[in-house]
Amino acid sequence: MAEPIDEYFTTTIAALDVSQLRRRADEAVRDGSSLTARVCLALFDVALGSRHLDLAARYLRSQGKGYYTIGSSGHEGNAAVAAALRPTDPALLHYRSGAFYLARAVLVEGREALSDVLLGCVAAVDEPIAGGRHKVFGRYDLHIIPQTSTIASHLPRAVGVAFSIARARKLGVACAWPDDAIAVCSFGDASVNHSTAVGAINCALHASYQGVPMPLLFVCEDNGIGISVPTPRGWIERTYADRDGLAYFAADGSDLAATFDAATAAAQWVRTRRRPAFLHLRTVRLMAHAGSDYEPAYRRAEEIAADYERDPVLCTARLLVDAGVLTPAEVLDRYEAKRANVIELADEISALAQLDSANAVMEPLLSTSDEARAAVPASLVASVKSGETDAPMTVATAINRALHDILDRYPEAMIFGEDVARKGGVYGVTRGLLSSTSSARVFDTLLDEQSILGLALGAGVSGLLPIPEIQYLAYFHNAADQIRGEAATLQFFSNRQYRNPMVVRVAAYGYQKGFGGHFHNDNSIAAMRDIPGVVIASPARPDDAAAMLHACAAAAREAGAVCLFLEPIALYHTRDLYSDDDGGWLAPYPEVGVPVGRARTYGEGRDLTILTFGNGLRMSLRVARRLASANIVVRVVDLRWLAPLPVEDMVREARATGRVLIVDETRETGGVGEGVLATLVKHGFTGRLDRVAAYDSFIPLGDAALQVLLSEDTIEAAATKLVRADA
Ligand SMILES: Cc1ncc(C[n+]2csc(CCOP(=O)(O)OP(=O)(O)O)c2C)c(N)n1
Ligand SMILES: [Mg+2]
Repeated sequence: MAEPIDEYFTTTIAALDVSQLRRRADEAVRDGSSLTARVCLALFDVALGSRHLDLAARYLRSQGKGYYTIGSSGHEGNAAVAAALRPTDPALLHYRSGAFYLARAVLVEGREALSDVLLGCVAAVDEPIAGGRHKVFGRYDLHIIPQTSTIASHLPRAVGVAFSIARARKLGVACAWPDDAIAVCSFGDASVNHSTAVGAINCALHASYQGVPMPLLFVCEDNGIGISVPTPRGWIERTYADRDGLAYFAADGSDLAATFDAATAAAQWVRTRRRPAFLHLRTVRLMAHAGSDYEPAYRRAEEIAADYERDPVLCTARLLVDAGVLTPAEVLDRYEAKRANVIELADEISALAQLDSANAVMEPLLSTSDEARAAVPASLVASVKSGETDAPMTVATAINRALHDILDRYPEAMIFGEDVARKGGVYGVTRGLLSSTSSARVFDTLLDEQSILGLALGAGVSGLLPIPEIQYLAYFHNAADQIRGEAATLQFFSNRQYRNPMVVRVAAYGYQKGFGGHFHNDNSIAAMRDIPGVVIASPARPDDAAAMLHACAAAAREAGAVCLFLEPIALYHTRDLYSDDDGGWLAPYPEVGVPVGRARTYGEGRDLTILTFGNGLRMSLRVARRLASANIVVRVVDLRWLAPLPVEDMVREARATGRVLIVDETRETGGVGEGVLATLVKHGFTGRLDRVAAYDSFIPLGDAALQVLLSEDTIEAAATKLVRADA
């Protein structure tokens, strides 16, 4: 079925008069604009390409061969934004920035990348960035970091990229972008209301306010609607035209010359001042939200038709005809030639192979995981600093020492978060790091977990090794999408061309004595455990904490792994294991690394295997001693890694006794133990099995917490029952 906008274009152009003017190629296409006729013509070609790609996506869909019809029609003016930037400026694009993508390809290789987009639509393996996993705008050599389409969720990363340009240079680290690069991110007018976008803009302003370089161009492609919901008239301007610290530039996105001029001015402003700017492009959305969206259900026919006059492809054609650069007949020839070109490509491409096995789909995840397991730092014996001894350490001091070593070892490492620098962390874990290095490498951030993780996301793709801290596990949940939707997907949707090295330290779990309650004792990590590909470290003892932190840093650097490092708050300063002053929970700094995904076994008991982690390890070791006096001999296995689980070690130790008790301090529902149990069953364990976990409750204040957290008595009772059952 012909699209009305297609017919409207053809009939309107056919009715235009030939201009008497004859502007030369190097002359302005219109008086007062800096857009030359030559560049305008090139961008018109790009706009035609983008338009016909949208039409072809629907054609492919109608044949059952294409899978993606969200288009860029009405937004083709963003080609002029690409032209106003340098191709080495890192870009994170809105899903309607197709013309930007094509224009950048022209700048880099002298031709449009029409086939890239079509390959994405048909999910072909040959697609250059995602390799058939998704339709995204991204390409490594174009410095376009691919985005999937959770609304504006890429803005925190964009802030991180902008931040990292100067920071990498300051640290003497090779950066993925030139020193004078600026970052650009585009998004829609509805998306900008999302807390992620609002937070990112706030973070950029907060940094810039303090004099931190923040060369970031925000581009709002404002078509006045988000699927079916209109943006209140004037809202974007009202909200962003007059923000202190944010330079505002605006243009009619249908007017290519005006868009180019505004984008040039905005880019220049950002590039020279190293401060953020907001480019507001008023666009139209043509052909509905997506191919499947029936627009007349929520917009009047006259409203829809009124937008045809603002079609940027039509407006640019008029501009060229008015300037005497093209005749109407030449415009139509080019329009039809582009259609034929794109349809021909579409037909060729639609026959190409898609990913045809689970392994093929998961290849980026599997190889990251393999490389992460192989990344073990050879030696951890670092130079002992003056005043430092090798005396046994607590978990907190061991982590602190490991962070010192990581800063020494890797010049690209940065440690940041709320209260980590001057205060040294709520629990003193990062104390002394700031004074041992510079405030460029250890710094306090604003209070926004989305922004903290966004800085890490941007730093990771820029060549740095970010080690952000989330102050408490509960606050991970405020920002989980930055890990789920952004960090963890990047290797998947870029076929590992982009990587997201990071080690996110999270103070976690329950049993806190002093500072109790719901938020400080959160014991749910379900939202982490099902994210494909992330590494989850959960150390319990000081030596493991240090060795595992080193393993995470190595896995992040070498495999680009996204590592979540869960620190058991209640064990930070614990010294004893069985009795007061026994020093049983202290350990010397480790000399060697620990591989990702390997467990550690305590004891050789043959009556029962306890599989546990975190606080559960200490409780289980204490219970094991009590059971020994009742002649029940237990081996206790610290899983250490909750993803990937140490499957081999688990199964071997389970078989050694034939009886397994899973001791899980997370919740009954969705807790770690569910996965441990299922894994054992799946790997053929046929012995006796039981599991104890915390109740499905939130954690109350005070001693009441102990009513719902897992206790040693519960572990002991379950262990005894399991062993006695078949005795
Ligand atoms: C967090 C999130 N919520 C909802 C959606 C579903 N969604 C996809 S596009 C869209 C509208 C976006 O409108 P706008 O930002 O104006 O961009 P436009 O499509 O108009 O260019 C919505 C609600 C989403 N992708 N992500
Ligand atoms: Mg919109």
